[in-house]
Amino acid sequence: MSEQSNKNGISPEELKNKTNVIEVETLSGIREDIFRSEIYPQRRPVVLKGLDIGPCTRKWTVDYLSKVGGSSEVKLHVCKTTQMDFISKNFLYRSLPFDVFVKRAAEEIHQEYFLDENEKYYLRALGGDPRKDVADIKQQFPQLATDINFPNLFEEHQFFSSVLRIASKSTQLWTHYDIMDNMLIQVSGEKRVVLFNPTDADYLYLNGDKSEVLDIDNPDIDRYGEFNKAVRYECILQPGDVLFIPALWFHNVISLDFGIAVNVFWKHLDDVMYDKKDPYGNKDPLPAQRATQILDRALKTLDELPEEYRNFFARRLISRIEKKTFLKPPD
Ligand code: AKG
Repeated sequence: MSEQSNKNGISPEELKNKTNVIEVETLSGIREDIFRSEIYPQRRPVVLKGLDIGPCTRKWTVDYLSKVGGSSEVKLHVCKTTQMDFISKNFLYRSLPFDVFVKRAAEEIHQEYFLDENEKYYLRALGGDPRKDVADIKQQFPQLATDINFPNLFEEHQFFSSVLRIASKSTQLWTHYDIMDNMLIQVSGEKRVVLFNPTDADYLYLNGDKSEVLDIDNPDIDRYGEFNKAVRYECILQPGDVLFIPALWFHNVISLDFGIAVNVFWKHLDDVMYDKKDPYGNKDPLPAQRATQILDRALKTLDELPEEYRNFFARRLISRIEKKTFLKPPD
């Protein structure tokens, strides 16, 4: 990395040349009731500063976490490179006792390792039985949970999960969306978050809930020619900041330092809309799943027609869907 580059290896020149970049709005000292009544309904990301998140920002040092967090086994992503890719799976899942893991994730060169001495670690804490239970810091790390206060941004019955996330310096998590509303509480280290509006989904080359474009700062334009049409919303989170990520907003995260965060997912829709068998909060709402199945059947049915007719009637269906469902762009 040159002296001129920032922590993520992007030169000031490259940053200047970026078009389509909007800074995420930052609000300081906003009251929780004002967030709920005025900000939340706008369904846009916002960085909230000055909320009471408890003493965790002061207390959660590496030593403290490894003493108080216990030594239960945690399942980690271990990767040779900084850019983790869920689609090609360029990482391994490995387990370590929590206290051992925290020390490893905080160091840059390892004496003991799985792949090589520079390997990177990412923890996304899971529920007791990861196939059934949601992550809840109060259950999995009860002592640590007493150090963190979740700002009152939603009603108690909407709570879904709270996820402890710990990342080696420079690790980058792929662009994805979640179907729950989310407050990402940054406890330690700086973090760059790039977000994309759900309405830009067509430019993100999606594979399920993830974008195929890994290197969002230097996208392969021969392969992903439309990617730069997506508008980037960017922010750098500092310890103590809370980022509100509305459901469906895509996000890509780089831990600029060794980073500790807790994110809280909560339900925006009625309970009945959510898949009960979804401990991660990333399965599409049930009506969207049903609509996708019906579309699969419609596509099979169109296959009965010769190409010229299939093309014509497919376009008529698309135009009907657009007319019936697309939001009108604001004036
Ligand atoms: C989320 O909260 O959904 C994230 O992807 C955050 C990832 C991170 O901060 O490590």
